[in-house]
Amino acid sequence: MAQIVSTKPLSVAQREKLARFGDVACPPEGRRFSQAELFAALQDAVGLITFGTRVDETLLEQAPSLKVASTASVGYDHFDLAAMRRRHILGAHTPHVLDDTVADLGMALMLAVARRIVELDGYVRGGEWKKGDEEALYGVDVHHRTLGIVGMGRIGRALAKRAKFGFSMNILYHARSRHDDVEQAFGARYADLPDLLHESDFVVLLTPLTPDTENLMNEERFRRMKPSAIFINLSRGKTVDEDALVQALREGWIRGAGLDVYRQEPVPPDHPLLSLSNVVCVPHIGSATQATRTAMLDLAIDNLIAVLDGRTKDAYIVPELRDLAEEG
Ligand code: 8YV
Repeated sequence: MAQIVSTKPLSVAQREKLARFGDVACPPEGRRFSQAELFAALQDAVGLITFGTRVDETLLEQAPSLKVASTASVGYDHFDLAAMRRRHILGAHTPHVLDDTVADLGMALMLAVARRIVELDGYVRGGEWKKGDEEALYGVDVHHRTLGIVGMGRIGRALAKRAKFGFSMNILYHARSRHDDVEQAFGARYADLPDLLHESDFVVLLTPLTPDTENLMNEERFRRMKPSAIFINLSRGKTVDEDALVQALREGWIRGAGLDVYRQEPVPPDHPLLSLSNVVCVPHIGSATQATRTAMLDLAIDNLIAVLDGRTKDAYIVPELRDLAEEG
């Protein structure tokens, strides 16, 4: 029976770091736990390291000694916060370390869709070099266009920096509140969501998934976008009504989309989005560089150790559960 459980493999050094709390259970390299294996491993666990596994009543019933769930991600919509609160279980996450990497993917998707990179790669490989240079397949510029960022946190700032100083873009943003630092640093302008959608050439969604942001991008909102605009989702799939997005892409309400996240992951291969040439899809890899994924896992381990050592102020506890940490 293990005291620490990780849902993904850990290196020897990572396991050694945790060994003073007792046995460490994780799947072997190249494998994942089945649900039964995970539940069996959790019976004595005080700490859980997760990468998106739902931490809800069903899992917590199998983990009666658990004190902390530490996710190697900045998003924590897989935490059932009410269930964790009822059982006084702290939740930690990994902000900061992935900001630049996710912002890089934001630029990559904007560029890939605008310049039709994936589609043109297909023509070159398929021996249709000439077709790729036809006017009908010209791209659109990214530089000097207007970028609307929805959700202005750390990643939003990293994206705004790239867009402003690398690509001379005008920045609009929408968030729950205004941010003077963003307006001063990037000359960004705050806009209501309908105005942002109406004025932007690129709309990048970075908002966390909450009850308020579920289906934020629906038919009405896609219809507000320019027919020449490109939509990028780096948040969570459930912030978007995918049926409306498919219709928007098919019927030309918008020009294209770049997606890292989907309502169902993995996306079913017959999903209509995957049949559209004006969409570039990647499999939820916003933070997936070797360096950043290592930094995220290291931080998740440090967060877990800090909580178990009673140093909760040294851990990135998710805001909604910070009062539990203060109670001790
Ligand atoms: C993770 C993410 O890679 O951090 C997040 O919230 O979406 C990604 O960086 C993903 O959640 C898997 O851990």
